[in-house]
Amino acid sequence: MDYYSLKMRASQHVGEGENSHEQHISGAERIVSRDSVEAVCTAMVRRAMTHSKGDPDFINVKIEKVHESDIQILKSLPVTRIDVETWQEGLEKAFGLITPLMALRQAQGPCDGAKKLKEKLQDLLRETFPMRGAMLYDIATGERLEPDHARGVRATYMDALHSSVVGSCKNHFNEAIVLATKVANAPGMVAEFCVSDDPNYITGYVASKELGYVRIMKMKELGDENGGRIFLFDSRKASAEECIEYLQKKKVLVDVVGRT
Ligand code: WAQ
Ligand code: MG
Repeated sequence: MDYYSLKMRASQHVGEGENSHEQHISGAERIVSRDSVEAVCTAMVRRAMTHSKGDPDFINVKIEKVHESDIQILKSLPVTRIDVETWQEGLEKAFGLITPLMALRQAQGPCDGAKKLKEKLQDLLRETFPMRGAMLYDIATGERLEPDHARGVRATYMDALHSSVVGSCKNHFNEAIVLATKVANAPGMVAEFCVSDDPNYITGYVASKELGYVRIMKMKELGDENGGRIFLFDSRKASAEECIEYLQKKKVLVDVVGRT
């Protein structure tokens, strides 16, 4: 069977004269069977036209045929959840899960190392706020490996297997479990850290092959427009090029098995 990749991005013209630029409003991507292409395309356009971030001036829809033999099928990461009282507590839990993965591989002192790494992660997260993609951070050298720091790297060409739903509104969890599963399987990937940039969506997650997908129910203040993703990578395990190639080019369908 042949599949089709569909990608949509919508933007709005803002500012005047020299300061004018296109501001991103909405984006979506799917990999679906031939008979779903039209319906999914319609749903994507609807999503772009009804987005809370504004009315688009520009919508780009790209449709490409994908051969079945080029598709990798992955089983979704196991999902767990952590309930917290406050977003501050949630962030602490997230840092607590991620820093040992960094520390282990950097062979740092147990206490001092953990505190430093937490501060480092906080700084990195702040740096992701204006980015459209994710930061690719090398835990072996402390360097950022995105070719374009302002944009970041984008994981793309992925969808849930057997996803016939063509809803026009975004399901954060469904999209995130697909992305996180692909990312966790990229060469050299250690872990991912994610906070949504949607002001109304405060649940975030940390994920890795070892941790699985850990939903943290509050990770930022309601109304906060800042969010971002950090991909923690280990350059001793793979090259940045092969990791980025996998994230941006490999076609992946994720078999999503249950949720909490
Ligand atoms: N590749 C890399 N980075 C991305 C991508 C992508 N395809 N899409 C978004 N980002 C970056 C970008 O910098 C965004 O600002 C940031 O991640 C957050 O993206 O279990 O909705 O799409 O309920 O706002 C988590 C769900 C939802 C938790 C996360 O992220 C749960 C979410 P958003
Ligand atoms: Mg968002």
